[in-house]
Amino acid sequence: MQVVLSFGGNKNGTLDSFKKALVFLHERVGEVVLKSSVITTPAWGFEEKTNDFLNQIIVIETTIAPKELLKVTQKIEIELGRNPKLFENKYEDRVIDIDILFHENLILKTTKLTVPHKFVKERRFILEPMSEILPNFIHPVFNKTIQELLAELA
Ligand code: PH2
Ligand code: MG
Ligand code: MG
Repeated sequence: MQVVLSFGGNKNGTLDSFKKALVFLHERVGEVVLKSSVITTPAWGFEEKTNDFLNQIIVIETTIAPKELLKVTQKIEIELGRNPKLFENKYEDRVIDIDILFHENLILKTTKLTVPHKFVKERRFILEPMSEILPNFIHPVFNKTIQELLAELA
């Protein structure tokens, strides 16, 4: 199965943590088959102005199911120094955030995990790097390609 993950971070050490996350994911999840470039993006949705982000999209070939994958990615975030969230509904600066964007064509909604990620369509910092590596991937909820969703945002 192919899964699409995003990396995001806006603290000192973020680029280094992206590199380490790639190694951990390769060891624990599967082969990294595609990687976008790392792009710099303005912080989106924060209440106060803060540092720009680095963002990157990666694709991994794996046999791990979504719930288990979430546990693995959350453990890696903590190992790389991410602080636990203080408030559920407020964004905070972080060294690395690893989000599950897609798990093949699966549509899943539980209290802990929503796949595809609920904000893919709204976020240029996701659509732009993903369109570099998977422009024709079809979003299973909207039935549109990544390229089409990016064009709609422009
Ligand atoms: N992640 C967020 C909120 N805002 N903005 C940018 N530019 N990049 C992110 O990865 C990001 C964000 C929540 O996880
Ligand atoms: Mg996120
Ligand atoms: Mg997250």
